[in-house]
Amino acid sequence: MAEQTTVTVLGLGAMGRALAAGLLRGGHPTTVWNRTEGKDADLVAAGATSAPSIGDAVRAGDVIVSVLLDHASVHAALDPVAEQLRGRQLINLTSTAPEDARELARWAAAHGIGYLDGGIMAVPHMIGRPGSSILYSGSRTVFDANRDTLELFGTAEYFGDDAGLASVYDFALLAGMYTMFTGFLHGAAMVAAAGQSVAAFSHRAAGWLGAMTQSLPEFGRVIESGDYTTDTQHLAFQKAALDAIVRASRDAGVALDVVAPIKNLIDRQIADGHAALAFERTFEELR
Ligand code: FVH
Repeated sequence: MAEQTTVTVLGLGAMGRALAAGLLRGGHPTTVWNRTEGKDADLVAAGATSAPSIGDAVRAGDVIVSVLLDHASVHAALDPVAEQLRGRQLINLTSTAPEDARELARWAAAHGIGYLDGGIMAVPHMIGRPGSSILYSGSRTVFDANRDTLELFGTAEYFGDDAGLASVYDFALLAGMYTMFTGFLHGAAMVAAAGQSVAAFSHRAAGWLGAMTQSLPEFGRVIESGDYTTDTQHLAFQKAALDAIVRASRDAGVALDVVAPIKNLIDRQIADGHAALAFERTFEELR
């Protein structure tokens, strides 16, 4: 994207505001619109143009960045202005499931709109700072034309012309994040039940979980090899650990919603004759 390309941001929630601020810092003429008025004062003070309607907003931008609540809100906002979007480039950074992203790509194609889908791997305060990463898929033309501007938000990575692929990676990563966070909360409940400091535990957990994630590439290697034989820590060994964790949790009065499904996964594999195989075989059980 040339430096003077005009960009419109649709949606001024926490993320839309951060993205618009990033565009302004990067020197782009930026128009902003939000369904509910009153969210653009600081952006206007920083140089943004406030559009009175979504139609005006779309007409003002060569590139339209939508960052709305969900898939339904994208259609609610964009369907009425589909014809104004014709010939423009739409970069949708709203979190949507892969099939929803593919549906939006078909919708855009039917209206002559260049469509790029994105999955934001950052929280608003990270936008434009180290560690911010956004995953893209869909139109390579739109990605290449806007690459420099997309880098204003964070590292921009393109996954291919399947518009759903960025979302696949986005949600695959979020699945790991949510289960890790929930596992931490389970541990915190166990520690609290023993009268210990959750704050102190949180620092210990950060170090432990950080160290444990170093083994993920080895998990990946084993899964790709399809060879789950192991001479250490097979599923029968893991069952002993999970049984003890469930027992400890129950004794502490901590709900089993988090750990019981893991125990069930292991028990099921053992019942099916996989006791001697590695924990990584759980991948086969899940897919
Ligand atoms: N915030 C975050 O940490 C995460 C990081 C990863 C990616 N997500 C996704 O980004 C999308 C927007 O997130 P957000 O944080 O900006 O969300 P909100 O602050 O709740 O703002 C939502 C905006 O959507 C507008 N909106 C909702 N429904 C409609 C509709 N039917 N028509 C038009 N606009 C709509 C809402 O407008 P208003 O309520 O102020 O009128 C906000 O502008 C999201 O997909 C995250 O999953 C962020």
